[in-house]
Amino acid sequence: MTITEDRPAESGPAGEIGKARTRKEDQRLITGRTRWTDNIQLPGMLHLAMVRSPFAHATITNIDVEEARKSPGVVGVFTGRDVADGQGLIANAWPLNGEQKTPNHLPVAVDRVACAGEIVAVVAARSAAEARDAAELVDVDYDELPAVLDLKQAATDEVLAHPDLGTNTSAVWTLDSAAQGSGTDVEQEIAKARENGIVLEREYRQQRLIPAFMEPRSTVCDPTGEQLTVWTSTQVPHILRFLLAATTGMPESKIRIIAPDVGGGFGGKLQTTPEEFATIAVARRLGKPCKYTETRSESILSGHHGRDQIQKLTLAADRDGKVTGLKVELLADLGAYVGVVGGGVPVLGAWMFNSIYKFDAYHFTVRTLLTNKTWVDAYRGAGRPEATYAIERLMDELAVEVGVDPLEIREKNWIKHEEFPFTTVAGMTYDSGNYEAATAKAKELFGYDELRAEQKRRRESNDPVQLGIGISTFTEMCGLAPSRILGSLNYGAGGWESASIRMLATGKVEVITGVSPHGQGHETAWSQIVADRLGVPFEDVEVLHGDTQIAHRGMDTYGSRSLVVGAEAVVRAADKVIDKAKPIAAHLLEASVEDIEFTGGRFGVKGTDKGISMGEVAMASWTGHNLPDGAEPSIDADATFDPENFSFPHGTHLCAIEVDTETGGTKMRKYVCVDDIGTIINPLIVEGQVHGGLVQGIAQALWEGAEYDDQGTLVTGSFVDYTLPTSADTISFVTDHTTSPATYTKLGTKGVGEAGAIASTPAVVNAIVDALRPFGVDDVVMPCTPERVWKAIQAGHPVT
Ligand code: MCN
Repeated sequence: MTITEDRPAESGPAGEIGKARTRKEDQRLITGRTRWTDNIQLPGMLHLAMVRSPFAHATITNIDVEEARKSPGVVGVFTGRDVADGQGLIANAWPLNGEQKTPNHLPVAVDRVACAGEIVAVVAARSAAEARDAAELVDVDYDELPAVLDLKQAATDEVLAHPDLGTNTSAVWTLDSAAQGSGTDVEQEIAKARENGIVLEREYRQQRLIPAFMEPRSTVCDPTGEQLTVWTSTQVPHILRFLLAATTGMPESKIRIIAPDVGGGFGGKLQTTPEEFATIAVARRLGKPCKYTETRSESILSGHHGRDQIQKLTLAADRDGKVTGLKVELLADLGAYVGVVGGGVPVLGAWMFNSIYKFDAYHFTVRTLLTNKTWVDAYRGAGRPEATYAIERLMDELAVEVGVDPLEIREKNWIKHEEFPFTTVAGMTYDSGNYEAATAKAKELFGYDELRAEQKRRRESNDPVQLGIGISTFTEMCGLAPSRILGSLNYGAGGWESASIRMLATGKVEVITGVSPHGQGHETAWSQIVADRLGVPFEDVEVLHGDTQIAHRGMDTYGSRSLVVGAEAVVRAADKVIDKAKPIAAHLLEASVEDIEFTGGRFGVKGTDKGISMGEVAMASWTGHNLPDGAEPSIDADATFDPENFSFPHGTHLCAIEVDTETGGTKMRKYVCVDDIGTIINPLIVEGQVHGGLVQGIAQALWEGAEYDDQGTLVTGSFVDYTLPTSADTISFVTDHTTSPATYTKLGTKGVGEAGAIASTPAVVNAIVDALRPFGVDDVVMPCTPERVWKAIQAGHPVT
């Protein structure tokens, strides 16, 4: 991997920025020396098991818990009614608008269940095995109700997921470029194109996906002290504390949430879960510590799912392939309940369907619908992979219509390097980017022309193995903040991030961050940043996170925000440390503050070799023996950062796939991605992030998909049926970067945590469809299994 700089990062003396350090947290993470939530043992702790509904929609007519109560080791069995007082309501943080219909979501159902897997009773026992055995003895009588399982059916309201709401539509949300003044009227552009141009009308399906993290979700609640302490495998300890306080009436000061090391989340732990609330309710009720750890099957069934949209698209263009307008009509499945991000997920895509392209008219509508399936919320990329998929598929279709290379059609439509900053038709201002540079580099690394030549040869010789080339030139809006914009979207929380730096007497540094890593390597990257800024050794920096008692303020980790928002807060705190240390250094050096310069981790007197290290100033401030008049004996500092804009990474991904037209089998030949994420802090971490994201995006294209039967039972309920890829299923990726730093932060970084997952899905499907063009195929429904590919070849069109 090489990095092309067109503006060097603001890097400090230690040269830590851009260093490929191995992750300091890995030692404990991969040698079993860490403490996951499930490892926590407290004196007298009870274990919980959940009794879950097998029905998608049913009235609970009776729950008989007597046999379960008599079972060995059982301390209590609780129905929804038993814990009704203390269980709170699972809160929704992002009501799309005042009209949004949000069904009450109780952690333990009381009268009715709205999806299979919903909790109907909780068993507490001395051991997990005893709790599970007893759970089998809970006898629940249900009266089945009609279930709505299909999105289009849900839109008709013929069958209601929640009869009391009177409709399945939770909310309708619209972005109209003409109405908001960022563009013209889309209907007019479509009408013009129908007269004298090109109109493409397509419908794409974003299948339902299931986030699969390594560590299943687990919660321990200790209600015995002055405070309620909750250890939980979550991405959002601060949001959980707030929502728990808001829904139970407990003051935040009495709630301590600890996210110990968390084994992955991918958006799946960006949630306040029924399991967390139920564990807390039962622990409070019994006055004893309780632990619940889900099984993998429970995780698949009842952790929230992702994607699940039907996208209806109308694209208008002139005869040369210059796009003039885009109309997007989405149906988005929320499942049975509305989660923390919930209806906000498709809305995140609203600004991304126009992607890197400039055109005049844009209209986006999403209708979020309730169904009797597991609830849907954020999954890596949340809203942006869906949008990127649609526009990148459409760009390929447009290229075919115009009869030019798909790269050419993109180049014709994208925002040029010299046009940045650029305000898009959706109303976002992209601060920097260079699509030409990323694409040129990707093309070269890919061997684009050679592969096109090979494709031609195979086509001409009717080779049973055809070659397809897939392109995805993408951007995304990440770094979730700015609070002001999130507020205008009704998002319940802000988007700022906080940091504290404590300069310890020995010269060591403690960094407290409000973000909550769950596999991203923040301890390493944040240490690099602080070492660089303060000129202290990397090894001397300790990063603390994920405990609301230590990191009081925070907005947690999701939306590739941690570096862009969280680490910028760290940088600002570090700069305050330097500002506070300077007068003390001047005093100790008997010089005026104006003569002090801070370089290489030392405060020096200009024009002399007199100097003092940051560590020495830290010691002096700790003793307080010899400080300037009025100086406080501390150089610690806090900072909160709320950026003025989102972060807009971009990139060009190219993929070559061989398709066996006799079997429908697909084989990836080559995958090249050139991402532009501004300044890179740690290339090794970035490489890992890109690889992980790529595999998730490729998996959506080729393998993964949640399927329900017509009773509402999840039939892909295990990893035998839900085909999560392993490293053996993928190839070695070629990754590289260009650098267009963000213009509104000191580090110039852009997020990377979701890039691979956003960009790769359309690259893969575009490659498969490209291979099948000679067979009249213009789409393959995801996941593109051999069966679907083969059927599409036979039919000459997509087959679901
Ligand atoms: N980084 C960097 N230079 C950049 C950009 C990022 O060195 N220019 C580094 C950062 O320092 C950080 C990592 O890359 O260590 C990811 O940074 P960022 O893009 O800020 O993303 P977040 O840390 O906010 O992580 C969230 C993102 C999301 S939204 C999902 S989903 C996801 C992901 O990260 N889930 C993950 N990556 C994951 N990785 C693991 N192992 N597990 C998950 O659950």
